[in-house]
Amino acid sequence: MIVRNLAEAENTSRKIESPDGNWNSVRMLLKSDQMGFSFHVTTIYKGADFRMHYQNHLESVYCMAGSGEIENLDDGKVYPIETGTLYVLDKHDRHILRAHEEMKMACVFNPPLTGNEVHNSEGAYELSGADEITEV
Ligand code: 9YT
Repeated sequence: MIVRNLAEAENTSRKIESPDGNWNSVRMLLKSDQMGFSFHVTTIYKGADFRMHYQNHLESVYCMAGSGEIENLDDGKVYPIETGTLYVLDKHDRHILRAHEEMKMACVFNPPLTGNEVHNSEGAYELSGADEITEV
């Protein structure tokens, strides 16, 4: 069994600040935990407006607090995000995330992140080693 606490994890190298100042992410579960996914508590800062494209990962994002919107750049649809909203990037969807207020998100990645990834110029995370998506 693995048991961790967010407040404790925030004071360790598990907490990553994005170089562009849009978010921080506390990576509470990582590849090294051998669960097949990683789990992060991500804070998107108020006013953040940035583009992502997770070409190598699937991601589920649940909004625990705050509000904003997500724009799917593949079809132009814009969806509001509020407490209780889940969005799932099941098609490696190119998207823009906008935070009207600070948002607290619970994020799950498949394959799992190794720890200190930040977005590349495409808004993606590189894969480590032979990682690939686990299909079910
Ligand atoms: C919601 C989102 O994708 N934010 C970017 C950070 C990412 N969730 C992460 O690394 O935890």
